[in-house]
Amino acid sequence: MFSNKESFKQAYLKKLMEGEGITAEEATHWDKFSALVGLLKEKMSYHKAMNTISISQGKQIYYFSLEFLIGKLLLNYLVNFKIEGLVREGLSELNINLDDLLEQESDPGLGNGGLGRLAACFLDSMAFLGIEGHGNGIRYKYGLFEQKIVCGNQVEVADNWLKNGYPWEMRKYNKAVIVKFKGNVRVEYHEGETVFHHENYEQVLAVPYDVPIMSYDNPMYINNLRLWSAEAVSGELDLTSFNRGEFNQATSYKSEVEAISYILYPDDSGRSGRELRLKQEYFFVAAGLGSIVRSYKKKNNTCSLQDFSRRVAIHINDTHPVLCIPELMRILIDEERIGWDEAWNITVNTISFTNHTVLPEALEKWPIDLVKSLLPRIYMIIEEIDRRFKEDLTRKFLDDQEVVHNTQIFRDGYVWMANLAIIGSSSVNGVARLHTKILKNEVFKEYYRIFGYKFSNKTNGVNHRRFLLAANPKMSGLITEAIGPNWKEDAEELKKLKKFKDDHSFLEQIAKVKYENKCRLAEKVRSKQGLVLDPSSIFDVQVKRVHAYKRQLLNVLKIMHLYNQAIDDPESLTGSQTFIFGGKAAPGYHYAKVVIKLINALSQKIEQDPNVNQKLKVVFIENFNVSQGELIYPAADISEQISTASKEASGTGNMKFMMNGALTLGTLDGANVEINEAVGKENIFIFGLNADQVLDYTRNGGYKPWDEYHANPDIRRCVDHLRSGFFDNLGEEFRVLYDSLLIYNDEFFVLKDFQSYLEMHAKLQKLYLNRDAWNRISLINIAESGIFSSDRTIRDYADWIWKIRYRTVANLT
Ligand code: DL6
Repeated sequence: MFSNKESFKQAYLKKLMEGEGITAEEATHWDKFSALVGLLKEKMSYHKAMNTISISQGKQIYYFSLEFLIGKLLLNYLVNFKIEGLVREGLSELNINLDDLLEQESDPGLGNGGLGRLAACFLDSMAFLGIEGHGNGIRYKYGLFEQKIVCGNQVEVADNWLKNGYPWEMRKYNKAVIVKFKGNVRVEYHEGETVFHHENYEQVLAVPYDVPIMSYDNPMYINNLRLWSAEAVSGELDLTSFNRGEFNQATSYKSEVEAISYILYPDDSGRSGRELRLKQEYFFVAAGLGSIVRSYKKKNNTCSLQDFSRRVAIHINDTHPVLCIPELMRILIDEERIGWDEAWNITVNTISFTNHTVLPEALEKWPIDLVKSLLPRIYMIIEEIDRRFKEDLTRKFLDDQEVVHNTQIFRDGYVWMANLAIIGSSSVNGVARLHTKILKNEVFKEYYRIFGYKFSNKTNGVNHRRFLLAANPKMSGLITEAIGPNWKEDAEELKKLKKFKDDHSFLEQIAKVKYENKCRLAEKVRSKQGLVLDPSSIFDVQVKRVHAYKRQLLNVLKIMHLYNQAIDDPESLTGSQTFIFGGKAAPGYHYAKVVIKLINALSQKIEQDPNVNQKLKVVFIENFNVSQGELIYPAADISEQISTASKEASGTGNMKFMMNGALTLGTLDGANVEINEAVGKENIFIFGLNADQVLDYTRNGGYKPWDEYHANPDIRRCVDHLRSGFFDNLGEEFRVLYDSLLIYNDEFFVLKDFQSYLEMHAKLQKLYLNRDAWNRISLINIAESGIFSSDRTIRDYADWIWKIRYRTVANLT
C-alpha cells in the first residue's frame, strides 16, 4: 500500500491501467476519479484487515434510516487519511488536477434535510470513536429531485445520481435477502404450539450495496453503510408472458418491484403512493434485519438469538423504520420459535428510537387496511402488541380514559407509528433539550407518565471535520496554527481560541478568511447561476428546507421593509447587504413554492431599482445540498435561525454556521437555546416569542394578527405588498401568503415577531461597523462550537442508549 508520493503515483497508474485498461493520457476525468476511489477503497481494506481489537467489544450498532445525506466522500476521505497534500502533488506531477476529479463525484441526494444529514454525521462519528456502527437504508435510484429555478419558480428535475455509476459502492449479491409482501397467514396448532405460516406472498429480492465509512485518523475502523436495492426474484422478466407476446405483462412485475427503490419520498397523497411508501419502509427493515440476524449467528457462532440484545443495538431514526419492532418479533417467534414474552424482552432491549419532529402532520400513521393487506403477519403482531399493552395499561390507569385513548396504537382507522415506537423500544430521545421537554410535556405526555424512564435528551451535533476542517481549509489552518491540531479529534479544544479574543491581529485574520470564503462562494454562484455577489457586503444567509414554520416569509418581509426604508430615505441603509436563500420545497407543498417565487420576485425587483441595488441584494441559490452547504456555511456572516419557537426540533445548520464563525440571528427554538447558553447572550441575537409563549397562545386559540397589522404601519406596508401591484403583474400569486398571515390567523406568529426581528437585525447591521467587536463574537462562536460536534452526540448515545464503549480522548493517538 502506498505511503509516499512516489509509491502513490505508481499505485495510481497501476490502478488506472488495471481498472480502466487505459493510460493517464487516454483517461477521462471520470476514469481518473474512479481509479482514485478504487485505490482508496483498497487502502481501506488493507487497514481494516489489520484491525484486531474491538473497542466496543463486538457489540454492533445498526442505524436504520430512510435518509442518508452522505455528501461527496472523496475529499473527506483524503483528509481523513491525511493524504490530501500528497495525493494532490502526486496527481499534479502526472498532470492531473485533483479538483477536476473532485468535481466528478455526485452528491447522493438520499435524503431530504437535517434528519438525513444527521444520520451521515453519526456514521462518521461512530467510525471515529471506534464503534462498530453501520447504516441501513435504501439505495434510491433517483435521489431527492434536483432543483432548478425557472422564471422564479422551482422546477423539479430527476436526480439521476447513478447515471455514471457510483464507484464507492460494492454490490453484494451473495448477501441478498428475500422480502415478502401481501398473501395470507395460515395459523396451525401443533402439539400445543401455535405456528404461523405466511402463504401466497409476493417476493422481492433485496440486494445490498455497501459503501465504506471511514473517519479521521482512524483507518482501521471502516464501518459500512448498507443500502438496499429492490430486484425481481426470478430473472429479469416473466418469460412465459414474453413468449406469448404479452410484453407489458412480462416486464410489469419487474417494474413494480424495482419501483420500491426508485425514489425517495414518492407522492403519498393517493393509495398507490402510500402503498409504495409503506413497502419501502418494510423493505429496508426486513432486508436489514434479515442480514443482521444472519451475520449475528455467523459472528457469534450460534444459532440462538437469546443473547441478541447484548450484542446488537438497533436504532430507529424517526418512525420510518419502526416496523423493525414487529419484524424482529416475527423473526423471533415464527422463525426462531421463541415465546412471546421472551421475544418481547429481546426486541425492546434491542431497539431505541429518536423522534425528530413535533409537527402533528409529520407524525406517521398508516391506514389499518393498508397495513393488513400489504403485511398480514406484521399486522397481526402489531395487533397483539396493542392488545397486550392496553390490557396492562387498563389495569394501571383504569380511571384515566385519556391516557388509554391517546396511547393506543390503533386509532381512528390508522396505525400510529410513533406509538408503536415508544411502546416497543427501550429508549426514546428528542434531539435538543427544548424539543425533549416538549415531547415529555405535550406531544407524548401520556407516554411520559407511563414510561418516564425511557425518555431522554440527546442534543444533535454535526461532523466538525466535514463542516469545518474540510469545508473551510483556510479557517482550519488558522485554528491549527493558533491552538495546535488536537481540535480535529477533540472539538472541545476549540475553546482554546478564546484566548485570542482581544488579539486584534488574530481577529483580523479571522475576518480575512471569512472574506476569502465569501469570494469563493461568489465565484461559484457567478459561474453556476451568472449572479454577481459583492463579498464586501454582509452575507445574511438562510439555507434549509422551505417550510412555513421555518419562516422564510419573515425574512422576506424584513427585506421588503429595508427596501421600503431605502425608497423613503436612501441614506437610511448603512453598508450593503446580500440576502442569500437556498432550500427545496416539497413538490406538493404549494405554500413553500410560492415563498420561493416571492424570494425571486423580490430579488428581481431590487435588482432593477438603481436607487437600491447597490445596497441590497437578494439571491436564491439553486439546488441546496450538502456540497453547496460546504461552500455556504464558511461564507456566512449572519445565520438566520428564525423558526417559530417550539417548532424546530433542533436544527443542525445553526451549528454548522456557528462553527464557521457566523453570528446567529434567531429565536429561542431547538438547539438555538443551547447555542445561546454556550456563547452567552451577548454573542447571539435572539428575538421574538419563546416556546412557552407560543404554546400558551396556541392553547388559547392563537393571537390576533389584524391587531399587529393595524397597529404597525411598517408591517402593514410590507404585508400589503403581498397583494397590491408592488410586484407588477404577480400580485395574485402571493395572495396565499397574505391569507396565511391575516385570514388563517398567522399560525407561525410571523407578524407577532416581526418588530423584534427588525430590531435585532438593525442591531447586527450596526455591530458590523465595529469590526473588532464583530470578529470577536465570530471567534467566540467558533470557540464554543465544540459541544455541537456529533462526536459528543455519539458519545451520549453510546453511554446512555447503546451502553457501549468507544475510543476516548486519552487513547486517541
Ligand atoms: O434531528 C435532525 C433534524 C432536526 O435538526 C430538525 O429540527 C428537524 O426538523 C428534522 N426532522 C425531520 C423530520 N421530519 N419532519 N418534519 O426532518 O430533524
